[in-house]
Amino acid sequence: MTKTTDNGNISRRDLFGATASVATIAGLGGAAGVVGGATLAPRAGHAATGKASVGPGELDEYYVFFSSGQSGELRIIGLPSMRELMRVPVFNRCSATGWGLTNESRKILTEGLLPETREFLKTRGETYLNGDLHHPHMSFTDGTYDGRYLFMNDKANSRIARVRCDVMKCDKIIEIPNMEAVHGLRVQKFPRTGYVFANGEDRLPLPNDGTILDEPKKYGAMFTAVDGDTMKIAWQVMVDGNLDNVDADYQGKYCFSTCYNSEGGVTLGEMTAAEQDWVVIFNIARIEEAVRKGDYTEHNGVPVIDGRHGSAYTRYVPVPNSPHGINTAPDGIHVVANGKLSPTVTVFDVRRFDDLFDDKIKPRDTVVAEPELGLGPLHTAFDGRGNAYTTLFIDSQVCKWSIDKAIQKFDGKDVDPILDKLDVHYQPGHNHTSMGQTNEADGKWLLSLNKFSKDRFLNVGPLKPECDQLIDISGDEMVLVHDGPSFAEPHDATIVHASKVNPVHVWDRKDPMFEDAVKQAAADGVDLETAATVIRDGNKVRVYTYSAAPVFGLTSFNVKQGDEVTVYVTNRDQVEDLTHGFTLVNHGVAMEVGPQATASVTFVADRPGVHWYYCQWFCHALHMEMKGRMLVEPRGA
Ligand code: CUK
Ligand code: CUA
Repeated sequence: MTKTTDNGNISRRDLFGATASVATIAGLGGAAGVVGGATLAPRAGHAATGKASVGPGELDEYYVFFSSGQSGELRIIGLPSMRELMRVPVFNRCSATGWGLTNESRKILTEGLLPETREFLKTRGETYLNGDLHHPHMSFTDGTYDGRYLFMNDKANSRIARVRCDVMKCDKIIEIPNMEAVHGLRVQKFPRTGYVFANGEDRLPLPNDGTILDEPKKYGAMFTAVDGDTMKIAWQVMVDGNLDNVDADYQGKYCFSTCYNSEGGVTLGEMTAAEQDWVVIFNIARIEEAVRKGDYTEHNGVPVIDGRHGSAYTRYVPVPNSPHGINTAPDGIHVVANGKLSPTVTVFDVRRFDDLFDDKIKPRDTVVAEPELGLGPLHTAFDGRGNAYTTLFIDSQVCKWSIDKAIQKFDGKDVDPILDKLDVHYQPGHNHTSMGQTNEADGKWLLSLNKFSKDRFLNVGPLKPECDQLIDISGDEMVLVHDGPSFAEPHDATIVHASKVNPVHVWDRKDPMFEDAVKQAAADGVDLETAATVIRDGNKVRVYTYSAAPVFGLTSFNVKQGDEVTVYVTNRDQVEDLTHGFTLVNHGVAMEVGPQATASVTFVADRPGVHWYYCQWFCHALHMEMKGRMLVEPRGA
């Protein structure tokens, strides 16, 4: 196995050849690993890069906001060190922070659910316990990141979440109606976010109430625009084909999604039968106009616009074959759709979309290049210097190519757009460049998020980590500088320069995150910061305690068996990094309480006797002694 594929030597294999290649690569995992060890050395003719090393106490230049796929959380990594800095629970439950357990998090996890989902989950924990977080993207202003929010999808339970970048906590989760499986998610780049665009992947009947079942021809997929400020659904557009990934332009006029399964099939064979599928382009101004004029039908309180073939609101551009990723270049002009089952990517010129919607040109006239790059192109990233980097899933490579040369070749010139290829380990999905999804792409780093790690790390049993590889792209050749194992399963990441993000160190007592606790305390005539008291209200008991290292305000409290107990803990410490916790032993109750935060948890005190609670966040030399007792009088005592 050679390090790079000769540029002039891209084999032309069809889908079946490609399938064989997957098997070959899987089978050769061990052998490839021997060579893989050698790839850690610098490439010939390229100086060893020390740029990736970040010493102890030194800070990284970039944040990377990683998805975690079926783990359901958001992860924050420093780049280039690849050190994991934080995990932000979103669609999952978290033992450390109490996400999914505290009243504050349960409100966020339940209030945005649809009424029928609430009904369905009533006896099932009141919220979903899993999630599949694929695409985290930061809010934009004027074509670049503005450090306000991160938005992300849950493919498993059709939700969209927002994380506040000032505290790095999730503050809103909504369920999207009229569709299932929110997959692609990106945000409006200009003038600002604005809209969060979300693809409903699976085709369904509308309404999906059981009146239509096994009649796939009557199904449709739903494109959704959410208002990122209010987290309310602005509008939906029904389209043909399964919506996969989405991106937006730098002009604020269009967004566009890849669609596979133009066949409208329901089995693998049916879904991959056609040689071509399409990219569907959405005309935002026309859709907004339709909403104003009332050209829609309302479903679950959302204006649903018919954007199927022939509509004024959409255009369908045929592209080969089951395209997957779609990526707007930082030049603001070019958009790349990645062919997946075709060895090609398709390049559009967004300046031609006006004419397309005015029917002055045909859909394929918006295509300006279609270079053949290798097998299994999934996602493309950009360096801001006119180059693109496409992951080749089946070839296990990243391909660097020139957009300009690809256009020249499409125009009939005898040029090779491919500039370099680098083996990655193994089977890459997404890749990302530093600031590469903004108009400030700086062309320094490329991350390749590889689905398989096989022999790259010490064996940890049948379940292997993924392998996220850091590649230096500042020179002509790509240089691999780091392997980073990660747990299931990063699909996507956003690389944001550290200057764009400025989180606080200590909570603001006025933060809306604990406004319910503040309201309840006021109603009880209690000051959260100083209270160490128990308020009884029938069989509801509210326990107010502060924490100040190394003590809780209350070192014991009494309740009766069967009481519904709510414990409010307010962390009085104002010191950076001085987080306390509250864990009630043998009650499944645990939570984080950050400096100046209030957190609360509600449970039924159904176990008579003495139960200790303790601080679960190491906070002080006397952290072990930071504890107290809940004394539960038996029923009838
Ligand atoms: S998708 Cu996973 S590799 Cu959900 Cu962005 Cu392409
Ligand atoms: Cu407070 Cu540990």
